[in-house]
Amino acid sequence: MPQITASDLKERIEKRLIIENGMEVANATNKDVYYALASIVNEEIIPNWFNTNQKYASKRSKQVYYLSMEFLIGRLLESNLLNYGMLHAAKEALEELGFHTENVFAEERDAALGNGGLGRLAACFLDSLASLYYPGHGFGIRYRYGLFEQRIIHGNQVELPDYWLKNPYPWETRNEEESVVIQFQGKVHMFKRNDGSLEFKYENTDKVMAVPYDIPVVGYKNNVVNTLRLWSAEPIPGTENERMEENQAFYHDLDHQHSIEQISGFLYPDDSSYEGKELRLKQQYFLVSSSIQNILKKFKKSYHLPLSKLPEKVVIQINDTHPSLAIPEMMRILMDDERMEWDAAWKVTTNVFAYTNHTTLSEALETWPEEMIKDLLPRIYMIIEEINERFCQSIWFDHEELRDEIPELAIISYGRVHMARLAIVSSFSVNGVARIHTEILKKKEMKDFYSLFPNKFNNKTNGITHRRWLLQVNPKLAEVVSDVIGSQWIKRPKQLISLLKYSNDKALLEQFDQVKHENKKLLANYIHQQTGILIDDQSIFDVQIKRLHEYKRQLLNIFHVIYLYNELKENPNQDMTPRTFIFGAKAAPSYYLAKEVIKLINTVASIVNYDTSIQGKLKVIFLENYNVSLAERIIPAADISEQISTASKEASGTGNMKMMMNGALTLGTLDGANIEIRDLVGDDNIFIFGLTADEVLEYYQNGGYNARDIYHTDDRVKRILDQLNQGAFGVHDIEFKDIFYNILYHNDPYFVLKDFEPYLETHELVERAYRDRLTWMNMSVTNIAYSGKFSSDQTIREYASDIWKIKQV
Ligand code: CRA
Repeated sequence: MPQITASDLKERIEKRLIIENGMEVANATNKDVYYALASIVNEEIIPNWFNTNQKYASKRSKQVYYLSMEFLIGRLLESNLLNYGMLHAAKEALEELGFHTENVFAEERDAALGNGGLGRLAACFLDSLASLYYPGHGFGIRYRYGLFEQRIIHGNQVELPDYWLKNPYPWETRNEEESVVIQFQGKVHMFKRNDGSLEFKYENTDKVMAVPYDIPVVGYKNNVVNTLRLWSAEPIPGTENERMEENQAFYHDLDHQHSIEQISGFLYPDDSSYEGKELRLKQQYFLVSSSIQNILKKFKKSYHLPLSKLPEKVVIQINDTHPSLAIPEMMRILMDDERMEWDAAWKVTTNVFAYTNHTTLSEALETWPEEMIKDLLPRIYMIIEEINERFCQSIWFDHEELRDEIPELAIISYGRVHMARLAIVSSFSVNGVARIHTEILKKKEMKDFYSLFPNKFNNKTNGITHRRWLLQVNPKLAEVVSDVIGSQWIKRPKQLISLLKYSNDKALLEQFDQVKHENKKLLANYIHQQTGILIDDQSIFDVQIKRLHEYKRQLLNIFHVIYLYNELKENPNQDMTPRTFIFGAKAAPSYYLAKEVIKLINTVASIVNYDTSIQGKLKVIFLENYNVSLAERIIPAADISEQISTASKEASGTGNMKMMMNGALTLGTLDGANIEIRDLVGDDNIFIFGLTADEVLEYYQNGGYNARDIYHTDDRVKRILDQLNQGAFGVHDIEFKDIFYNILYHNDPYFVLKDFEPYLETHELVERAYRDRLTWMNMSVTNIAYSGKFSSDQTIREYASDIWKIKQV
């Protein structure tokens, strides 16, 4: 890897500004400098991109393709500089040229092509694949509008379109010559060939062109550059223009063109919940058809092997069920275009696909109306029908014990197509994303499937790239860590464990404390700039940042804040460590209760933050438009990481890992990966409270919980709920009756009241622990030390060796 110095870079930036913009640095804006630097980075990485592809082709290595409707990659300039080994030089060059690095980086719009954890996981995985020399690439959609931009107006969430492509995106390359045609609707005709085999022809289909835009995925200081290929939907060139000339077709075609462009128009803004819309189905088929066509073309071109050997050279991971139509699409191409028999095609297909499940929430499990698939994708429907038929027959004949369960297992049942069932039946691997989640799949959610296919099920606990989430976002912490244990942890994150040896070293703990404090000051400044609110940088920064969902229980958090406020109002001189509660969360635009919670948090904030009688002991900050870049600012400054989902509901979580890696202590339930964090750091280094998953599942199954009992017996709870109901937060008479009703009339479906008291008590432990700086910092460093286990490098190694069977190149 060539060593590029700051002065080289400075010169190159200057030169580029002259050549491209005809200007001197003195006249350049942050944006000009951003584009200049990005194009220099491209100049460096593009040869490596080419070489990486050449190498994979010449070695004929097995490739993994990660199919995902979401890639939440955020900004790329800083992470590309970091991975390419130019970040230091770039920062120095920019400062010498008189620019603030941060302002230059901020010129890049977040690529918000994902909702939350699932999409960000895909982005972390790509980073690890490239950094570990694995031949692995992503396939996704180039949405013209990413996840909506959130504004808070009078406490309410307002959604604005995220037109992130308004300015040219410097990281993408359009590769028109690799476009493919996607067909929707039409009629399927069946013919008998001379040899007796069947031939399927499609007539009158709607054709759409899928044009790939490629984004380089830069490995960490290893010259590897993999590819994230995003598909864009366009009209087929030529046809449209010719027809346009015939005048009467003009308006029809305009409409038609619009409906095509809609396919890659916008990202559905729902997290952990299923959007059953025809356009969404179109998007899914558009992604998988273009990707599978592309994968097969490439296989034929570069491997010179029969298609029966595909599983030796290709493995496809489907990220949740969203891309599961890839399965019948593969069958379709193998049979209809490549003339394979069913059995041979099935053998190939079922050895190529692996499926990851990310949720057990029933509202998130995808099913489609049979008629919709039949109409939109008639040939695909026939294939799903056949897969279903054969699967049901196999149960009937080989598993008599499950005959009664067939309606619960069938892929097509009661008029709907069940995508998870399709994915399980047709994949060779089914994995959950944290130990407890996989256990729930095996023992409960997918119990019968587990009994049918015990060997398919396995766990792969999620991970996060420590390069972005420690090295990049928290350079001061990374530096202290490297000073203490050397820098090998950057390549081998598990070596962070060596920090344990120093977790009692007083001088060192003070250094860690100082870093945290500096990060808190930076965040406090940012908050002041953004909101005008001054927060105390000595206060406990208690952070809950994630999508807004009832099961994630932001409501429990704000109830605790209201409780503290009520207490302080009664006794303002109470001895209490000041606290700052920081929230960031987007709610799906149609999720009413989630939006009510956002309004509640903002309403409480507007009262608490301006009440001088509580002497600044409490502040509530809701940062609008939570996204990857905002996470990067908040996480290094967190003291407490709120991971308080109703146990059994959060499949894994990944924010929990990011905050742990930055020295925050987890305050959480025994859910998802929290359990694995607890097992590593031990009970003394984490704050655990509340119902366990077994207890929650038992209540759901057999009842025995009555929220009203708590309302009537716990004065603190009663007071809060009455305040919501009666508008005690009534700036402009605002009431929160629906939250009140949901808890008391729907029996508190997420156990907010049930877990309220243990939550309060645990917060008291937190407050006490925080007073003892050294003990606290010892806990914090212990968390950092164990966090290497959650590097996505570890996760990717496990996927590579257990599922994908791919080798480092
Ligand atoms: N919402 C889970 O809820 C998990 C991520 C990534 C989620 C998280 O607990 O960490 O996936 N599930 O595995 C999901 O999107 C469709 O299901 C998530 O991000």
